[in-house]
Amino acid sequence: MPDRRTAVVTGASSGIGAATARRLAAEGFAVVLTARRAERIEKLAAELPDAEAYPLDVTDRAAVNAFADHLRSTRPSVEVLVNNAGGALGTDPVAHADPSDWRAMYEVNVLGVLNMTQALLPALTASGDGTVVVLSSTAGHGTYEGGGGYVAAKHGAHVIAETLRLELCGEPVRVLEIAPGMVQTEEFALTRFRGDQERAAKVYQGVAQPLTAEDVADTVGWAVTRPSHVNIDLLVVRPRAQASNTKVHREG
Ligand code: 8X3
Repeated sequence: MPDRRTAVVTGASSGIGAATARRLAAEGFAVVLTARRAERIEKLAAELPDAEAYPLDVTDRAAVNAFADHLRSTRPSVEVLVNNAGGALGTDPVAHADPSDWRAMYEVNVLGVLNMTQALLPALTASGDGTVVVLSSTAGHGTYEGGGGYVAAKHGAHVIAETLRLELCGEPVRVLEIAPGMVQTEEFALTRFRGDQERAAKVYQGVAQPLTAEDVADTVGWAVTRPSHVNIDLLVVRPRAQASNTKVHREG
């Protein structure tokens, strides 16, 4: 049996990242799960047929470079990088937002993608058939009140995908962007509201069926398994009940 193709997923400890790791494993990839929380990724990796857990903070450039060295010395090739690690902090208006929240969001949503992409690009190119996935957000394509820092950061992630695709044109590497709208996961809203369960629950209140992490993982699995010459530049995915960033149908 030929060696499996290898996919690296960041933020694989929960939500979309964990679901994507499962989905890519089901598609036959050897999966390298990275996230800060070692225990979670180790548990998930143990459930998958050919998976490795590597604890990593994507904002730590030295650690990311050490991870790339580790991949070089342990794997014949790396074909797919899924830049999923990210998140939102707060919904404060621009007039009052805390710059440290904005900085933290820029670090993970933009510089995290930059660090990982720069570190793995040589391996992705050398594979002869590489794919970079940027999990951005509908927040990278339009704004909403209170979105400020997150929207700015996700626009940054979108710009990385667009720019990289231009710069890599002619190289054997695709750049895909998947921009999910409302996805109900265990942690996204809870992190945004700093553990306030009530406020987090309100985000999804009355929405018939927000997307699940598996819905988004399904789009990643589909996009990365298209024939090599097919580049899904941008895939925007929302629940039916969400027509735009600011128009959501709520029942009751
Ligand atoms: C999450 C979508 O609407 O909370 O990336 O910004 S939203």
